[in-house]
Amino acid sequence: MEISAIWAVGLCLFLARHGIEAEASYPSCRNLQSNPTEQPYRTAYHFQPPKNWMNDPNGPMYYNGVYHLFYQYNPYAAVWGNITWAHSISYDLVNWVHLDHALNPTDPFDINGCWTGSATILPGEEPVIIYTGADTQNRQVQNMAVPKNISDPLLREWIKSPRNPLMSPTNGIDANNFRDPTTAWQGPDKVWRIIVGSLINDHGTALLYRSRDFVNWTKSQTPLHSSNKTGMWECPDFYPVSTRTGVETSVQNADTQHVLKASFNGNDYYIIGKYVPETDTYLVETDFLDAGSDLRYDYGEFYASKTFFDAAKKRRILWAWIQESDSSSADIEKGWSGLQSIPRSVLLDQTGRQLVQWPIKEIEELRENQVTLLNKEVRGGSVLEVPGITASQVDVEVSFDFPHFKEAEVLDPSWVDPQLLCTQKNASVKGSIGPFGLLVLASKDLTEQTAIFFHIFKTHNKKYVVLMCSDQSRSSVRQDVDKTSYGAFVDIDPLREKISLRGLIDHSIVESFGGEGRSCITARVYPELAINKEAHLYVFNNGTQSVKISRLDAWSMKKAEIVPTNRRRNSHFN
Ligand code: DQQ
Repeated sequence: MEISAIWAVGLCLFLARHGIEAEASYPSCRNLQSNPTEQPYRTAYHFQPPKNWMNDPNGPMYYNGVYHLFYQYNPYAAVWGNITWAHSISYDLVNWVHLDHALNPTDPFDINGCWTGSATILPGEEPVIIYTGADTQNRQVQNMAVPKNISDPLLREWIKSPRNPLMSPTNGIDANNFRDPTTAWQGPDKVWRIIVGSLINDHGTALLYRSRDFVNWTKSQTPLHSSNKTGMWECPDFYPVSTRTGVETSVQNADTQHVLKASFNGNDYYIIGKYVPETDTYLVETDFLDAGSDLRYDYGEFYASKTFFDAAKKRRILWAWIQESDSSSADIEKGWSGLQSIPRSVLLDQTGRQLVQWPIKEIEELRENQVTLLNKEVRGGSVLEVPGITASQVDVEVSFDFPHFKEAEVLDPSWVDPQLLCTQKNASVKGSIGPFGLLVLASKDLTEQTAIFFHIFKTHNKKYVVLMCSDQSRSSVRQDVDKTSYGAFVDIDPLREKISLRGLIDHSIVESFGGEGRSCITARVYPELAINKEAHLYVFNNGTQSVKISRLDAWSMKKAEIVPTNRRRNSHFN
């Protein structure tokens, strides 16, 4: 880029950072923002607004036949600032219509931003939002809003409570670390509870509040949970899970366990335990960052997530913000930043030790032109193209087994960090059983490729360990993008079960689900050669031992309809 162009991007960035609509103040900013619809990194079936900055999903809910997604949004620029609650609705969680913003930062209790919050559907079917406001003094406070007209099927307008703020940072709560209230749940005593993320004495904390009327809230003396191993907990979530169906947030019985999720260190970590509503205690055997445990929803880019219970389909659905991994100036240039993950349904794994996540069924409606490969051996050192698909926009499911399962490499007991292991033993480092898997968003000559792969090791006490990696080291010929690789162990015994991988590939995002959703890794990639029709999909094996594709199905994905209200193309939203 020439110096003057760099200067112009800098100016646009400055204007945007200060909440000034860059296009209006400096016409060249418009030229720097190329038409988003022509850009290779815009996605086809992931949720994103037409332009500007988006971060956390807020208050997702199903109400009266309609799915609502609110999200943190900057109406003026492709960088964080001026945070409002944007609002979109859907009938299938795939096709969306953007509505007017639900909450704007206009009142003393949220003038510096309407930050993250959650929705609760009260008995009698009234949805209520509780969200964090940054007030006139930039203190974080908790506010309430309700629909202006409950008979409007789309709940287009929201009014803020005259009683706001409902919760303020008093009695030793740090006003800079008091945010992101959860969906409320009701105990057997009919009292409502929510938690709010905080940092108390340097410990990540879930402050517990109780209320009978949803307006007057009292802080409990003891938090629901805290940890001396983490910093501030952003966007906590607390909900029941079972192995069979999703569970409504207030339900708690012998079959259920409770998940506590907190966002810190750039990741969404969770723990599983038993909640006792009578005493509001949460009992866990393994806590956040305990030695040997590292439960995360996703081991790549996946942050500030939120779940909701979908009463129509009895499932719990998880959304998360997937941020860009290129620079702010590149975001300004393309005019947008941030995606939402494909919504995932969440269940407790049969082992009870972890969660399993799977893309919602509805996304399969976008599949077309299926390509199938059956029982194909992939010898060590070979690469096989999956032909006949639109590889920049694809859903692929593959399961592998082994013609002859011979000795795996020994796992050194010091190799405890899967991300480091994936970085050191990347896709180009030959192994014994693996690396094998998929090369996605790959150029014909493989100069560009993102490798999603497995590598199997054996421990000294003869247990197999399956490592799953997302290797971005060759994802782009561009030098200015982050190419961090990610890794996770997958709780699979390769002698008893096939090793499966699903990939949702959408231009600049790759969501990977290993072992039927036991470990997930999301990556943002910015290829320069492997774009649109120039993208290819391959199966590869860089181990010495053969692997067999037991079955592979790949589908080109149609574009989802994600449009402003006045640009409806078909009957989805009539
Ligand atoms: N994003 C919001 C906060 C939250 C953070 C502000 C997490 O409420 O803690 O946009 O990404």
